[in-house]
Amino acid sequence: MTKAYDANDIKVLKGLDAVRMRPGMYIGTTGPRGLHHLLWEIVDNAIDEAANGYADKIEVTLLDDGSVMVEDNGRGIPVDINETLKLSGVEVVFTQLHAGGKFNSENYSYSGGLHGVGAAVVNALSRWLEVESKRDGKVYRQRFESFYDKKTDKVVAGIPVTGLEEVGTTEATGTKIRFLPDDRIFDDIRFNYDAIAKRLRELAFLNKGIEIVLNDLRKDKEDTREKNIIDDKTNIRKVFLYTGGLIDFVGYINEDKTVIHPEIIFLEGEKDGISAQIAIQYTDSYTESIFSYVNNIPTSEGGTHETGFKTAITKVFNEYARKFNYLKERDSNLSGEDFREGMTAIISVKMRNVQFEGQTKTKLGNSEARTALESIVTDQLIYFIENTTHDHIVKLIIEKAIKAAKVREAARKAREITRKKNNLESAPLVGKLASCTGRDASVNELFIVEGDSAGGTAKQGRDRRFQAILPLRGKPLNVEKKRLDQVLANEEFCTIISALGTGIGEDFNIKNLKYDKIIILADADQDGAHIRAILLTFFFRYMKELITEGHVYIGLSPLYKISKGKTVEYAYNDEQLKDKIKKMGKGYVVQRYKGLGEMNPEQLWETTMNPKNRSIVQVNIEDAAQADKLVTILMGDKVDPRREYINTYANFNKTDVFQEMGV
Ligand code: 28G
Repeated sequence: MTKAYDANDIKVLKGLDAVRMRPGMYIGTTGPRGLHHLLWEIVDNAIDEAANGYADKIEVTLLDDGSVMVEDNGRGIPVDINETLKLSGVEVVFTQLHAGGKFNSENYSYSGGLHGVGAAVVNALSRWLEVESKRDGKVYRQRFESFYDKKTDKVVAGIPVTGLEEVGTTEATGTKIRFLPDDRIFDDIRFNYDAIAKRLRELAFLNKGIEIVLNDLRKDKEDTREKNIIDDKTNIRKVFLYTGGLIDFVGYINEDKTVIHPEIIFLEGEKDGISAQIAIQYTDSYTESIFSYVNNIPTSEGGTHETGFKTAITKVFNEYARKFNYLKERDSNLSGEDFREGMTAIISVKMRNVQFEGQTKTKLGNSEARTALESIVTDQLIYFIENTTHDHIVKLIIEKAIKAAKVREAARKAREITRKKNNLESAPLVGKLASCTGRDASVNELFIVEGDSAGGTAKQGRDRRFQAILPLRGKPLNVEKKRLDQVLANEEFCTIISALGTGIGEDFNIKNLKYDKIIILADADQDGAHIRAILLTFFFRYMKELITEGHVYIGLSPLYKISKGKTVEYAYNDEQLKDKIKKMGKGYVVQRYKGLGEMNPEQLWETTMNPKNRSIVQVNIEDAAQADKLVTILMGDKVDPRREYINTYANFNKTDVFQEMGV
């Protein structure tokens, strides 16, 4: 029983003709996105049937002839005749255009009952389409095709080439649709397996309990599968079924991350016809991963629903930060960003009359979604927190936010220091710095000197035209296990940072470095070694470029002074001492320097600071890494490596700074 091409159809064809004339208006593009859009139109209808509770299984099959088949186990598309249109339900679905194209209309309504929207568009852009509806114990089938019409020199598409035929009996119900995209419309009609798998998985997460199966029966699979996923080449059937829904989604995203609480927070509610589901879990990461959806459509640009969610999160967690005494009366609130550091969240909203905005039309614009989400999240989050079994989770989250706030404050301070570098001389922070008179950064040197007394000697002994002196009082803070904020709270490091002029961390800029050489001058004893290691670790961790660009040096001062009458010689190690004693012969006097401070300014200049005579060792990145490791061993929590180190390197060679670091 083949249906004739009659007058009644012409009206129908005209409708579908509009889609072929301007496909972009209905599916966006005729590129890969548009091609896949055809499949999503069909899959969406199956999802609707399932979301309304009539189906729980959807199967997508990529076939070798280039067509794709979608099946659901829903009620089946109605087959009875619509009295106004004088067409079967099936024919209505595949030949009647829904008013206005989706991409054309300002507001695209959430279907929620408007079944079959878009199926006619798919039909119009296909070479052929077959549909099977199983209902009332019977199997019905109809086929549509497109033809080239000589008279008009145009392709007419979506023409029923059969009537709705009864082809068998069955106990089952459901819909099966198979179609071949029209290669005269699309640039390339090959479907992308990975893109389809990704979207089907996402739909399975967003619609818990619906089993979605993807089969790939194409011979030439490699074309559209990621070559590096070797497993997938042999796997032709993938099943996506998540009974946990959004909770499973968050678990999937956090699979390879370190979570700070095992239980995933799940919030759900409805307000003014807007329903929302939210799943949240924090990880130890510093970034936020929030993914939102409206009617299963990803809203990558966010929008009002995300704003409402964020407002509620910040407000409620701040309230409890006070209630749990993390924030005192006079403390100001933590910021929204602080509460979102390390947050993984999925927001899924269902609503009508959706308005999309933004560059890529993926930003929700409806203001009622903001108020609804704010209200739902506030109520449900409080309800979650008030359950005392959740105290532990809530406290971990607040503690993480407090840490985040401290780091943020530290970064702000660091920027401030960078900003102040312009009027360094007037900055109180660098009060201890004896700067040089010359302004040429390419020749200037900064000596970081251990101790106030040696610092004083160096100030007197230096060439003030290009040598600046920064004395360090005592040992600088060990930066091991310290966050940037704690480092910046330390006066010694603040002084160093502001003397260098480079800023620190994210704000570090080597272009602003005021010295060509930074020379660490510490005593040749264990304390001195320690100070060197700490300073190198600091540069290594926070100003790596200083080292990689070769600006950091260790200054070596002599251990011995050997004199005989007016002849004076210096020795930097025991070997040199032996040699020089031998040379000098009888009647020599040896003085052993216990520290830099024992030298007078002239001696310090001659032996340690004068570029003509001095020995300085350029620090390379391996040295610094080694110093970093050494500091970890000496200062870290672990006792065993420390004991081992001390046993191995107890005998300090007093001149080779790197040997004492274990290099
Ligand atoms: C397999 C791939 C995609 C679908 C249904 C079920 C119904 C339906 C679809 O109705 C509305 C009404 C009559 C034309 C609705 C069945 C009410 C009662 C349905 C699908 C418009 C469409 N029983 N399942 N459409 N009709 N699955 N899967 O498309 O006039 S579409």
